[in-house]
Amino acid sequence: MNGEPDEALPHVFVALGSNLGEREQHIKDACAEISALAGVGELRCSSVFETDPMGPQNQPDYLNAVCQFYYSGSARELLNELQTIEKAHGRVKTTHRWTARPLDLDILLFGDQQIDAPDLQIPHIGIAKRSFVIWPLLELQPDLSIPGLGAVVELKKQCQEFGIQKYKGFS
Ligand code: A4P
Ligand code: MG
Repeated sequence: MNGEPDEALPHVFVALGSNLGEREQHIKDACAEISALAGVGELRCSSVFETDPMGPQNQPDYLNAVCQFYYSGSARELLNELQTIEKAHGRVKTTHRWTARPLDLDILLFGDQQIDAPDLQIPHIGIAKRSFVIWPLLELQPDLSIPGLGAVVELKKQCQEFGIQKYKGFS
């Protein structure tokens, strides 16, 4: 998107996760690919964090981050774009939940919209409980508040930590 950022557009936050293959490359490339999408402007990415897997423990540790941007399309259009990027990174859909993956992209927040459809829930259903979402969100916007859940700084006090650490290997 060219020109001045349009403050009227929804401010979007997307979670990135990877625990297969070249994890840091998946995260770095996905940020660039999201930034290049039509309708995306002013993308900023948080630091990258390393976390123990939530769910089955017989899988590698995750790298997690969150990016923030303005978007001129709909939430559903963005979901389609993100799923295309996931597939391009070798993501294979399984019937099992929370299995290892090269790239996971979840829409955390889409402006102040609240959506509760079978294939799309916003705010993302796990947003309040996961350090690997809450910590990068706070870094990007310390005064952020989530519709229906409240201040992120308060949520940090109650979320599960998953051994979270800033990832040092990222350049
Ligand atoms: N979907 C609904 N709402 C959304 C949304 N807001 N953003 C639907 C994106 N997708 C959304 O997702 C399943 C379906 O969720 C999609 O088809 C979409 O229509 P998926 O990515 O295919 O499946 P999944 O990720 O295995 O399941 P789920 O329940 O979405 O898991 P999560 O919440 O994504 O968690 N441990 C660590 N340390 N770090 C992680 O990032 N991630 C997961 C996956 C598990 N353990 C982890 C991490
Ligand atoms: Mg997911």
